[in-house]
Amino acid sequence: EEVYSFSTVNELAEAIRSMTIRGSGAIGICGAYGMFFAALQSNGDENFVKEAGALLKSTRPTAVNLMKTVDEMLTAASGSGADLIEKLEDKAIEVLERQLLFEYQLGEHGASLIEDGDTIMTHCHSGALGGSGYGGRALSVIRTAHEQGKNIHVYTCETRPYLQGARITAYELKKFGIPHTLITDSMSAFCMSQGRIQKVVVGSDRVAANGDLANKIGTYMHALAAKAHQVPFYTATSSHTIDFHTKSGSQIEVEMRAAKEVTHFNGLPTAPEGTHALYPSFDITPNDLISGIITEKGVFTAPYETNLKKELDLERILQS
Ligand code: RUB
Repeated sequence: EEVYSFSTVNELAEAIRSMTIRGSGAIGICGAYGMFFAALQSNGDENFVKEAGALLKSTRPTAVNLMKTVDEMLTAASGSGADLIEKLEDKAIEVLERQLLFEYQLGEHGASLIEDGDTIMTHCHSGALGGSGYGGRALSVIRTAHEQGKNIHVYTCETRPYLQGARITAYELKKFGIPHTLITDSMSAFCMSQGRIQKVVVGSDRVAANGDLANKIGTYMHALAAKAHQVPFYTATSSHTIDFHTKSGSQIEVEMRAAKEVTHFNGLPTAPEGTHALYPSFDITPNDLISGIITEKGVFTAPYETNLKKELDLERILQS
């Protein structure tokens, strides 16, 4: 287990850009702490904090939690004067605690969909801070079902080229004592055709107002396979990841990463020198392939635009 420590906003921004820290929930929290670091470094200069916000937002464009938490921190910083550090420290703690609470709550809602004896497939790694929270979002659903005493098994997808499913999800499942089997991205349709998978639960980096979702590349093909084999396909997310400013998936910016991350692994070439490669880091799953969106408020079904907005608007009105 490697332990990293950071003390400046630039170090944290680089850790997010290089995927040392990754997953939408985790980078959202790190966005908040990056802004707190900026306050510590700023000598009270609000402009320094604003520039830090722009730097953090530029690191990964698809995950909306990062954008939203940086904006929350900027609002807290605005006009805070001598209280800048204290305000941003309080806000960062609030963001972290909210995320952990949401993970716990959505886990309870999602687990109600899981039946005794299910094998659940998940893709990539949907966890927070490497699992130091309740287990992240897809994993929170899985872990809660396991703790309720349901006899479940998990298929974790390897997820080329970073292998998050193999390296991180498998690590966490082992830690939680949940039986699991590692498969590679391309095996899901065959496994479904054999009746080996009863549910799919993935995370998401951004959910558009109409329920289309962006998640790790490969999610879309799993959703297509799930539809073809009548396997329910869910995303475990939180209201914070739903972006009502983005009407549909076609408006979500999909991060394109360096081709070298496909042609090399751990610095070693895996393809002939000069091979061209493409790396869209995420894909968009259209809402008609999704059986339900699990959040801390419950499980939302289609029509997503109406159902998500109704519930989450009510919340905003009650809070104001
Ligand atoms: C990770 C990924 C995860 C979502 C949801 O991508 O796509 O499924 O971020 O994770 P990357 P969580 O490794 O490129 O950041 O539920 O933990 O927010």
